[in-house]
Amino acid sequence: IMARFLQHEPPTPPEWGMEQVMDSWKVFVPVDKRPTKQQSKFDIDNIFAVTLRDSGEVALIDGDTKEIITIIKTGYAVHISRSSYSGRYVFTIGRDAKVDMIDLYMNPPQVVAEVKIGLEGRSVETSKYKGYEDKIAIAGAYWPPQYVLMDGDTLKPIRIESTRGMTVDTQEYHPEPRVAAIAASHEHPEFIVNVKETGKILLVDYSDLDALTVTSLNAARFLHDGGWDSTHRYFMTAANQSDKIAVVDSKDRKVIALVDAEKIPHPGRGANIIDPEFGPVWVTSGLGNENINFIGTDPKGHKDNAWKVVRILPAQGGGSLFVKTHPKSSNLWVDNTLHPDAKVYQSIAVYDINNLDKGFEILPIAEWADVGEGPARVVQPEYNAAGDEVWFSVWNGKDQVSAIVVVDDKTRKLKKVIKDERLITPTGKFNVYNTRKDIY
Ligand code: DHE
Repeated sequence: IMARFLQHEPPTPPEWGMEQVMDSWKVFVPVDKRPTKQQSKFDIDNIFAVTLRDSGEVALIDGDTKEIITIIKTGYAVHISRSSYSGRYVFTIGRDAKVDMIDLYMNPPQVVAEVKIGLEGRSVETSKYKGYEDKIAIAGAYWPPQYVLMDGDTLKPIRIESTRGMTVDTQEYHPEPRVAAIAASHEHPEFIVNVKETGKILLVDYSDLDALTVTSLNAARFLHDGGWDSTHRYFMTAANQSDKIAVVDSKDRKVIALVDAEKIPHPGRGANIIDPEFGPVWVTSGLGNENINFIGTDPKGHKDNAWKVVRILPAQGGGSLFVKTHPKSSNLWVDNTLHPDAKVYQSIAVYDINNLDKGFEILPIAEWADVGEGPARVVQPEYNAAGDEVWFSVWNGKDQVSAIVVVDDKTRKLKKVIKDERLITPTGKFNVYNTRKDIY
């Protein structure tokens, strides 16, 4: 019976067109019923939206007091939160492709609209180009392979575009190329949309949604996550199983380089530092080996280093998911969340940017959190708005104690452990200011 079961062609999941998207769309608080001014005293810019993966919720935590402001029911296993350009709204997307729009002006903040843009999804973003701030939202689906453009105030779906098409290399038809990372261009009214299996990066011009212009750039297969260089002109994005970083020049609207970066680069949004020897670089760690790749990003001032791996530093090992720094910091933080050894995945490595050859210091983040039993994986460093604290999730099982550990960036000493029975499986954390301004 088992053998026969395995031989069955898996059924194709259903499509999810405008009828279904529209049916799922709800506006809980219409625009004219929302407050015109912030109703609370929190510093909105220093709020963290924290994914509570297995409870289908997001915690909003006040970065100043480290208190939980509220816990909000969202889609299942929220993947990321993105702030609107103004910072007023936070958009979340669940793995179930449900987008929730949270109004931070309300006290407590509340979901004002929601929509389900597919059956499975990972990415959401809002327009940032001058004149279009907060106007248009976009979300990408893994299934069906499509992205949906929406009204930025209400999430009203406007246009659905399929990503089915030909692969970049062999030019064969791919029936289900998933939408991976989406970023809002600062140079044009465009979203940059990674289409994973075809290896194409789409520039979706949102200035006229009735006559949509989509520029399809050749990159490499298995596009995944990525982030901006420090000037916000170049979008650096991983084609992870191709061991490459594609560089999109968002101003000239071209892919200008495909940089070899072994192995299975996984940058999150990456980290921008000034390398004492090579100038401005963007950094990614990897899943497949211990290499931390430094890629030159300054074609004007450091031409010879641009779009090359100029430095490779050893991490604690492979299985790294995220790196992070802040323009005001001289630390580079590297997690090893998926490393097989508990000693490694429960700690964080930190490098002194001005003394990179010195190696790293290891901070025992999970031990500091003292969460008791469980894997207690340390994941995703995220800075506060001032850039003087780094927050780490200590990600435990659903029925175990998890925590968030706040470290003082200057002294690298423990500042605070945030523990609360409502903090179930915290993973990604998104500081409003750093997310809306693309600071990392
Ligand atoms: Fe993620 C970003 C997809 C598993 C935590 N993850 C992303 C992005 C994509 C993606 C496409 C970029 C979104 C963007 O920028 O628009 N992630 C996937 C997967 O397909 C994968 C491998 C398997 C899955 O079934 O989802 C996967 N991701 C995970 C996890 O298991 C993590 C560690 C915990 C969790 O919460 O699920 C996880 N992914 C994250 C985080 C980010 C992310 C925290 C955003 C990082 C950032 O700093 O921007």
